[in-house]
Amino acid sequence: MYTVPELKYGYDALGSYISADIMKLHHDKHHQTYVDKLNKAIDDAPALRERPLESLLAELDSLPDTVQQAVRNNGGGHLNHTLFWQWMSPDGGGEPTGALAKDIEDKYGSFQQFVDAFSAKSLSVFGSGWVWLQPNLDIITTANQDNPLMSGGDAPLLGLDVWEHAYYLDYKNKRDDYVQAWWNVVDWNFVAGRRDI
Ligand code: MN3
Repeated sequence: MYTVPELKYGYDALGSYISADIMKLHHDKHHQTYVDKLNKAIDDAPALRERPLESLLAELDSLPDTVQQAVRNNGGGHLNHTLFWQWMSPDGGGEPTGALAKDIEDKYGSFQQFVDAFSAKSLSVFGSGWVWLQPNLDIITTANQDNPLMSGGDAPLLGLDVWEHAYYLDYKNKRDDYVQAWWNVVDWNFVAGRRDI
């Protein structure tokens, strides 16, 4: 059985950047729904229980047709959100340090230019989707709850949820304001740690 992991910080810990109302709705309702639907799909194809979620998502073609779309949508939703909670922290914000900082600077010219490029990508997503920083430091986007693993890509270092449910309560239609605020809670230690997995 998949379960929604507990937040490592309070609902209100991200302050005015991401409100407690959004965190409660997003974590307790949206993420829970992905988990419930993923569990139902796995009930319908119990052999999949033996395989890690990442492997199911990386090899969707190997799944029975009857559950493929449900695992894609809800397995993706579960994995993406499990990471998303960890990509944010009340102690986040600022800039990365060490090798990651240097590599971002080498590729983008400066940390600010990286932020601008990532933010621009987030605004380019039509409808619902995610923006990702990949281990090669490319910035890519996916639709819906797709994860880079699904198209043969690597596990992302960082991801941003740009579904309206992630910001509408606080920011209404202003995705740009949400993205600018989000940089203040990004946990760069967690991002850097993912280069070693
Ligand atoms: Mn979401």
